[in-house]
Amino acid sequence: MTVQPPTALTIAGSDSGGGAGLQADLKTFLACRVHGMSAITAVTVQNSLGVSGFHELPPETVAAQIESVATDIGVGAAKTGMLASAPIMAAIAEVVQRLGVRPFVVDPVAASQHGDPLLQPDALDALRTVILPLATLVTPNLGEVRLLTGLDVRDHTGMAEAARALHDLGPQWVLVKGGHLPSGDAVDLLYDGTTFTEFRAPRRETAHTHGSGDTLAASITAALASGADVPEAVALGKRFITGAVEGSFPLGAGLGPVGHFWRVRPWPERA
Ligand code: PXL
Repeated sequence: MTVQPPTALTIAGSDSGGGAGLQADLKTFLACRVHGMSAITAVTVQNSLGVSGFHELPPETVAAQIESVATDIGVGAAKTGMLASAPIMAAIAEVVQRLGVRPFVVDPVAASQHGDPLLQPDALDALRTVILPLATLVTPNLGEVRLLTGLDVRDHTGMAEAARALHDLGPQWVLVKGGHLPSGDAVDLLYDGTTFTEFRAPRRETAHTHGSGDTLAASITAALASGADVPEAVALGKRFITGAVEGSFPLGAGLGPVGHFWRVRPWPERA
């Protein structure tokens, strides 16, 4: 008997350093026992010290990748990462709507952890008006909240206000990630327009969190592809990213990645 795994698609940029972007997504899909597929939006040139440039793919090539896998293999759930430009977003929105690609998780990536831009300056409006209304779930960190809504979140009350403002832009669910708040646990807030649910995990102090946002969104997407509903998927994703941050490691001279394979294989003992 042949057993088919669930399938998930990442629509994202390539990170040559392998810690973030579509590489993080595909590793996470594997660790979460889902067959991963990719529609590449852009190729970044980067290492642990930062992003030195990127090259965008033509919008029609991005859309064609999505159409090719969706019409043959099928997409159990999809996520977006770096979308780079407004024309790429328009092409993605057209094919995602036409083919009914859902659940559709939007990680509204604007910059790398080093602060290097991953979005053309004029693409923010398209992210807000073209992509967010299609989202089953949007997963902004507090920097992305500020870019999308203008709100400067400093505490739990601010996170709830931001979740309401983001929900007004059209996504079904909003997960505001509070990881960048100064102290206490890492608390994320999920909102569906009616109910707030809090997800809490102990904060781990490490600089090596490159790709953490991508990895959370990818593990949520894998859970959705496997049949979980959104609150279940967020709980599973939160568990996965907590383990991956625990398993993060230094790499190169700068910021190391989270450990996508923490669940697949524990670290070997070091001498
Ligand atoms: O972590 C956000 C992100 C997403 N996608 C790509 C990236 C990064 C961060 O560096 O390089 C391609």
